[in-house]
Parts: sequence; C-alpha cells; structure tokens
Amino acid sequence: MNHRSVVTIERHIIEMERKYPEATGAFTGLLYEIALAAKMIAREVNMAGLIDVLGKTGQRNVHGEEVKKLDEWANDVIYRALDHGGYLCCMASEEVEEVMPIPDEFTAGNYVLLYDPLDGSSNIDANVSIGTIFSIHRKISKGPRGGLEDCLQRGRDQVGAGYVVYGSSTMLVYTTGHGVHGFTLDPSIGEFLLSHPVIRFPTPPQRIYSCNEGNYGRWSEAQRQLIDHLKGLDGEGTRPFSSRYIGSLVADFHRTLLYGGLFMYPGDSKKPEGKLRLLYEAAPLSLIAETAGGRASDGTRDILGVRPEALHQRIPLYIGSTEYVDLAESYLSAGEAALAGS
Ligand code: FDP
Repeated sequence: MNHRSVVTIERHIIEMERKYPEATGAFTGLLYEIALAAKMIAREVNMAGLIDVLGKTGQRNVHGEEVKKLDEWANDVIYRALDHGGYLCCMASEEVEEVMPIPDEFTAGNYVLLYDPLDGSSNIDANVSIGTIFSIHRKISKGPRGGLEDCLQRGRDQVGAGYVVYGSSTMLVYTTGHGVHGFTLDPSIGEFLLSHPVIRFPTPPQRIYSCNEGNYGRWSEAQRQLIDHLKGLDGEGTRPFSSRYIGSLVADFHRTLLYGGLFMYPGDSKKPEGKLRLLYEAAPLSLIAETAGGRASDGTRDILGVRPEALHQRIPLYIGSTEYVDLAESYLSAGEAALAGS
C-alpha cells in the first residue's frame, strides 16, 4: 500500500484482512466499531471544557478511585457501540467490577474486548492528553456466551490491541501483530486517516526515562540504583537521560513509542504490584511495543507471558526501547540476586 494515498482506517483494516485468507471479516467490523466509539469520545473530550461535563459524580469505581462523569460516559459509549455487532461474547472494563455480558437479545460472537475507557482521567480537568486502551482476545470458553475464562488470557494470546490518544490531535494506534499502524482523526470529515504506517521504535532511541519519581522513597534499592544510573549519578559517567512524565499512560507510552525511551511504573513498598492493570493497560501496550520492535517487562518477566489471575490485576511495568527495558531488568535482577544472597 502506498502510504501517500489517503487511507481511512476502514480501508486499511479491510486491506490488512485481505492478506489473511482465514479472516472472517468479524475483526474488521470490531475495529470499525472501536474507531466509531473513539470518535464519539474524542468529540466529547474536545468539548469537555465547554460544557458542564467535568467534575466528579461522587461515586467510586471498583478500585476505590473517584469516578468522573466523562469516564462513565466513555465506558458506556464503548459498551453500547460494541454490544450488538455480533462480534463479542463479553467485555470487561476498568470501570466495572465484573465481566460485562452481551445482552441476551443480541447475538454473541467469538471475540472478547477488554478496555480502559478513559485512561489518565486525573488529567481531564487540566486539558492534558488522555486515552482509551483496548485489548482483543478470541473466545476460548465452551459455553455459548463468554465469561471470566475468556478474559483471563495471556497478553501473548491477544489477537489485537490498540489505544486512542486524545491530545493536540486524536490518534488511534492499533496492531494485530502485523505492524503497528497509527491514524489521525481529521475532525472536519470525521475520518481516521493513516498518518503513521508501520511504526517502529526509533534506533537509536532518545535517552528519555519516564516515571513518577515522587515514589522514590518507596522504591527498592535496585529501582533507585536504576534511576540514579539514568540520571548519571552513580559515578559510571553515564550522560544523564532526560525525564518526561505526563502521568497519563497512553500519552507517556505514545511519546515513548515515537521517540524511544523507557516508561516505568514500578512496584513499591506501599503497592508491590504497582498501579497499572495487566489486562487492559500493560498487556495491550506490550503487544504494541513488541510488534514495534520494543519490549515490556514487569522487571523480571515479559508482560506478554504473564498468566492473569484476576480481572483487575495490577502489575509493575517497564516498557519501551528494547535496550532500556533490558537495562532495567539487569538492575532489578541484580537487586533480587543481592537480596537472595543477603
Ligand atoms: P489515572 O490515575 O489518572 O487514571 O492507570 C491510571 C493512570 O492515570 C495512568 O494513566 C498513569 O500512567 C498513572 O495512573 C499515573 O499514576 P501516578 O499519578 O501515580 O503517577
């Protein structure tokens, strides 16, 4: 495909599916509807400063965090855009404690969708980029309609994953494991147009690390040593890395993908599992990272190999350019070895 042609996301998905004769077209429909939901959310996010949609509802989500109206609304939009297409057997969302079934009146399909409808929502009121993350698996359970078993699959078994970043422009980035492709929304025509075909982490990567250093005091010795190394403070003569942290995972990951670097959300003494969720944050971004030539680890294991045990499970995340994720792992495993020997 000539990337200078004007290619809509629909056209691109159809072209990609043609390359795989076993494809049924269901996946095309699924991605099309995700793109539709993304456009509706983008419209609302762009209007958020203008209409009375900001502010808290006073409710708490399953993680005990304050839920803002826009999160709930985005959660609903995605569910309602996808509940009746006949592609999904069930869905799961950051905002909802249990697996969400497909209503009985609609046909159930062969895929599962897990999503974080509006990630980085603490940034909404400040007009900072936020995002949507999604992960798609094939149904594996025997019953006619899906359930928890279909959701608790390894990241490695995803058939597709992607995110939408609502920033200075709205971008949708997705992969089915055959290249990572980015589309920018042209709001005047309401279409996502292919703007970033076949995204790869740049080589050499930019020397950027990204994490919430406010947690330094709670980090392990090994994690602190890693950061000190990246800052050039450990006497090894390393030229310091730059630090960039938006505090909105999709936006931090998107920058890391385009410029190279290392994003981290480590475990700490208060939250040994870290903050980010495996199934609808870490795993989908990890599939994108690996497909783009990067890596993702929880410090010792590939994220994509981790077998989930719970829907809202958290996991430490080190993601970005391969050489930096390798570097992080080498510090963390040396730390573990030192602990074991002490
Ligand atoms: P938020 O709480 O604003 O929704 O997973 C949620 C998330 O944001 C990520 O988007 C972001 O990377 C992280 O939490 C930020 O956490 P800290 O505030 O602890 O840095």
